[in-house]
Formats: sequence, C-alpha cells, structure tokens
Amino acid sequence: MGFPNNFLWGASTSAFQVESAVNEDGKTDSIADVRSRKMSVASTDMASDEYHHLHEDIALMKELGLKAYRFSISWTRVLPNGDLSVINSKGLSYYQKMIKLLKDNQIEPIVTIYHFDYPMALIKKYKGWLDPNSINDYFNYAKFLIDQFHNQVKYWLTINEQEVQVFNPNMLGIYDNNASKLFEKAQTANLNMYLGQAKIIKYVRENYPNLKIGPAVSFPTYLPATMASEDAWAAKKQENIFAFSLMDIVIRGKIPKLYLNWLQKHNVHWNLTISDKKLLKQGKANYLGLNWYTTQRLTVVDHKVKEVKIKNAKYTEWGWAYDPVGLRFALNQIQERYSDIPVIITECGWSEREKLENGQVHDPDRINYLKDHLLQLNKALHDGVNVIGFCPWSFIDLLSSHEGMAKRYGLVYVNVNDRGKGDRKRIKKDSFDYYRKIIETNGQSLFESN
Ligand code: BGP
Repeated sequence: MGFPNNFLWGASTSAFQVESAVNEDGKTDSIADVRSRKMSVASTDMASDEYHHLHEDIALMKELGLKAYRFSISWTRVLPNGDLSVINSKGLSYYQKMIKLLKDNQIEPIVTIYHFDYPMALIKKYKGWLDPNSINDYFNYAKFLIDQFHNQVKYWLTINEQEVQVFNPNMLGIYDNNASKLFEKAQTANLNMYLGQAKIIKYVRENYPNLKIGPAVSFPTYLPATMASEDAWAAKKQENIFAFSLMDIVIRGKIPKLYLNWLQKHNVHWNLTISDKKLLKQGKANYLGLNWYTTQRLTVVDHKVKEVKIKNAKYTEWGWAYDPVGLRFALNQIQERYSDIPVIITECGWSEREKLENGQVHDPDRINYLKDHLLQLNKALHDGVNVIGFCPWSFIDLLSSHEGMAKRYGLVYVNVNDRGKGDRKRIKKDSFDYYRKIIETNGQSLFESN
C-alpha cells in the first residue's frame, strides 16, 4: 500500500475555462470563445477570472499542497494572429509570471499547448486545421512556447482530446450540412493535427531529450452492456476507433489498420507520403496524459450502438456514471498495450450543481469520488501501471466545455452564476481539505478513513 514518494499530486484547469479576460491585453478570439457566445449558458468571458486572481489562486494551490498544476496556455493570448507575425508580450508575460510563481512555490507546471481554443484568425485565414499550413503554424506556436519555457517546464501536453474535437468538428470551426462531407473534413483536420503533433514531439526529442511530451487523451472505459458478443465487439470497436487509434498513432507512431479500414468504409483515404509516415515514427510521445471520468456500457440495437444506463447506479446530473473500478480497468489496458509508458491522470472528477450555505460548500459526493478513484488508482499502481501523477478536474470551479458555470467540478468554489453574475470570491469546499490531507500524507489518509 502507498504511493511513490515523488508522486505528482496535482489539479487541472484549461485557459478558456478558467481565465476570462477574453479580449484583454491583446488577446484575440479563439473558437472556444466564439462557440461559447452562441450557447445559452455562460460564455468564456464570464468564467472564473484567474487572469485577475493569479496570486490568490496560486496561494490556494500552495495551501492545498499541490505538487503540480496542469493548465493550458491560451494560443491567442500569446499569438493573437495564430502565427508568429505578432508576439503579444503582455500575454506572454502573464504565463512567465504564472510559471515563475508556480516554481517559486515548488509546484510543477504541466502545460497543455492547445486545449480546445484554436485561433479564429487562422480559421478566417485558411480554415484552420483543414489547411496543411496549420501543421506548421501549430508547430511554430508549440516550438515558441517550448523554446521559451524548457528550463522551467518539464511536462508538456501537445493537444487536449484530439478525438473529442474530431468527433465534434464545430470545436475546430469546421461545419458542413452534408454529414459525409463533414466527416471527411474532420478527418482531414485529424491527420493535420497528427502531423503537427508529431513534428513538435520530434523537435522536443531531438533538442530537449529531458522533457516529457505527449497528448492528453479522452479514454472512458467502454464495457458491453450485456453478455452478447455483439455488445462486447461494439465496446471493443468503440475503444479502438475513439481512443486506441489516437494512442497507437502518437505512442507507437503507426496508424492502425482497423482505423484505416474504418475511414475507408466512410470513403475517406488518408494519403500519407513516405516522409509523413517517417515523421509519425520520429514523433512518438514519451508519456501520456489520461483524461478519465467514467465508464460507458454499450449495446447494439437495430444495428446501432447505444449507451445503456444501469438501474440504481450512480450518475452525475449530466449522465456520467460513477465507476471507480473502471479507472483501474482502463489503466491496466494502457499498461498492457503500451508497456511502461508513464501516465499522468490529467483529468478525473465529479460534477455537481452547488451553492454556498452559510459561507461553506459541502461536496460529499466529490469526496467519495476522490477517495474511491484514488483507491483504485493505487491498486492499478500495484498491478504495475506506471502512473506518475494525478490531477483531478478541476482545481477551481470553471466553465464547463459546453454546459456553463452551473456544472461545477472544483475543489474551490467560485462565486459566479450562469449569467456571469457574482464577485468571483474563492471559497474552499470540503473536498479541498480532504484532498489537502491526502497530499500531506502522500495518500496514507485514504487508507486510514477506510
Ligand atoms: C474534458 C475536457 C475539459 C473539461 C472536461 C469536463 O473533455 O478536456 O476541458 O471540460 O472534459 O467536461 P465538461 O466541461 O463537458 O463537463
């Protein structure tokens, strides 16, 4: 029993969900800003305003005892045109300040280079990821950051949940009324993302071999809902297409046949040149960020795959199942497939609608979620999985990817509602103290309370 001494106890956020200050100090719009304004819920400029609460938030991280903070850099805060034509010194200095403060407080920065917030300037200029120029513009941006911060930042995440974006192409600013054309476009973007990503990983491996660089992938556990082999195959296929194809390409440097066949079935043909194939081989990740929240149980009805909810099981209000053993299962699958690749859990968390009660926020469900998932993570460690850190989503309440401010995940409450009203006061939830104790005892408190 126990956790390794240097285990990275962390917490996560992303720029468009936590920063606010959307058009301040030279930042321009990203697709995440534009999308959020079209929704009926709070938009990115109504979020938690970390941009103006940086010192306070880092003081809270210190009080929590964090060993790591996983956050993303806003591409359009640093490069308002998306390319290197303009470098926004005010935007850059915000991240210089943040990284310095983290290091001064012995908190390891884990930096996501691109988390759902592609520059609108590049979408307007050449339709973003649909154009091969996007490969170099992503590479140049990532290289710029890594050249700047390689002395302070050891852990880099290339792209957050590429597959989620490809399966929801509006997150990339890609639209088409014709479903098969939309699919084809999304897959063109997908390939360009793979090439841009491989290019920066290759650069890092050649120039900064001590750094860790890899993707942050979404990998829910997929299980068959019944004993039928059709359901087992549906679950297997879903994990292969949605999650393992990405991990195979970025960790093994090769596109799996199953994925190419699936593309072909949808009339999409990726024409990779010899140098593209070589690039994928040279740009292999040396660690993995894993975003894991839940398990989905799948069944086939009338040739269609559907998710089945289990009676009496626990779900969030938004339908995400509570299944701690699913985390151990997923981690073991990663271990079996990619042997000793180091894994950081870059997201894992429980969402609730919450309110202040006499200046306090009680979140027993989140506490139980943390406890049960960490106990399973601990079992996975002892199964031999090379987990080196855990960053729950989220450090502080922030804007959901598409469901506003009311869907809260934070260890710290932020006083702002879905209309953007509130003083943004920070209030530690009960889970804050619970997690602080876990960190302080390097996980031992988990076993005491059991
Ligand atoms: C992941 C994203 C995060 C975060 C999280 C929770 O997919 O990487 O940015 O949003 O999911 O999802 P949601 O905000 O939809 O509840």
